Amino acid sequence: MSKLVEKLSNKFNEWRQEAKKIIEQHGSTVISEVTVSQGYGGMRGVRSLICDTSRVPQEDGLIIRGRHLKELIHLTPEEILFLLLTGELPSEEELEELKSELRKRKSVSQYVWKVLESMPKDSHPMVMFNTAILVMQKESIFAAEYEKGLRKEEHWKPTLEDALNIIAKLPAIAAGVYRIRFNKGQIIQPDPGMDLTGDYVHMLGLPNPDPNFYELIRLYLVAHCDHEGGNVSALTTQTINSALSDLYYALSGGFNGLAGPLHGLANQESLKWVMKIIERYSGAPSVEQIKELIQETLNAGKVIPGYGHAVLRITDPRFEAFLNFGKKHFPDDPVFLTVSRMYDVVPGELKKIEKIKNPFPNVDAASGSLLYHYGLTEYSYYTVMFAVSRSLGLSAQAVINRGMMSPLIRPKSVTTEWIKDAVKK
Ligand code: CMX
Repeated sequence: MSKLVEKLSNKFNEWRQEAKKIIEQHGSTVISEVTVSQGYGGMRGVRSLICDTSRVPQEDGLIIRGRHLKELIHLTPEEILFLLLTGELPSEEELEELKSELRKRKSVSQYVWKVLESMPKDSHPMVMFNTAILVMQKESIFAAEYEKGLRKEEHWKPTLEDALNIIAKLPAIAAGVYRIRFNKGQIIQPDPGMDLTGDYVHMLGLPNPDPNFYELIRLYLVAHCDHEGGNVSALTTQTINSALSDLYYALSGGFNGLAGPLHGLANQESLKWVMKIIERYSGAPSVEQIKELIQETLNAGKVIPGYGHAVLRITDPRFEAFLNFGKKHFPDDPVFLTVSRMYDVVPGELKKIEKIKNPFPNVDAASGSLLYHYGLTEYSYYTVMFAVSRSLGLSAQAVINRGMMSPLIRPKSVTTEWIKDAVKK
């Protein structure tokens, strides 16, 4: 791994100097203010975190290290990981080194399978996935090195080791969760010669997988990889990481947040909603039927899953990438057809509700229908796939935060009494 370590050593020297200079020269410049509404409103729009792996302008969507997602959707997860970590796409040699490092670290210890196999059969796949990550904490290189005594400047090196170990193992763990939870037979062992995507497809073990399924999983692993630093899973992961908890603690914690229906679980909820409408109307519904179910859902006090966003104010480019994939490969599939018909109807209906700031679809509105087409029909599994991809961005953010020697995250909370006093003044 000498090339990646050397590159990151140089980058951190440069980035630390740059940050030091910015703080020295502009440390007291105000970059955000917080209103009472923002305090009560989930801190929406408060600029108080630094994250360089990606940014999400509300009118553009995901930009990874200065490159729009649209320019990156043909790449592999390995290339994206290198880009997230270093800010550059890898040379052929650098990519080969990274791939070979990941191949070496694939194998999952037997005790992890024993834990997963002993879990209740109705456990949610995300509980199994997060448990597997947490139970591997004893393998943390960072925790072991920290125990021995490690200078702060060096914290990123064992964090990078943990990151590569976890990322290399997650396809096997995710595929194992699928096979155990849904009674698909024996776990399939990783193939040392395969890349992350190929091996994940191989270990899922779907019968007679369509060759385009590989393409879908590659796209899936790229599209979900990162979404700046303020979303629930990123903020949670980085807050845990800032306590110098290792990446096993930090990632499993962040992924517990990803498992919420307002975040990553929305992909499961979205397909559940689509299947409900297909079942009710015995096939792809009409525009009127979709409008009827939207009204029913809203009247029941529920959200329309896969629509809306805390930051975006446009159709999510990740949704567009999935929609284009479906249009290219199976435009007439009834599940996909329902998803694309919903896109014609839902934004118009949500626009009528003033409080909804973004009526457009997010990443979670289309992805499930594509997986369903290829026979991956167990939709409670979909958030696990999201997590495999998001581990790239969250691990890169954690390595960078350690490399930048970022301090403990500890904002200040105030009481309602404090607010009442403050507004009186
Ligand atoms: N359906 C119904 N109501 C919605 C809605 C939707 N899709 N999106 C927003 N609203 C409602 C909110 O619930 C909120 O209502 P209250 O004020 O009564 O609580 C109001 O509109 C204002 O919300 P907002 O400012 O537009 O959006 P937020 O930043 O508060 O929330 C999000 C963003 C994603 C949680 C919300 O749009 C939502 O619940 N969407 C559906 C779930 C979903 O798809 N989540 C996945 C997001 C992507 C991801 O992280 O994976």
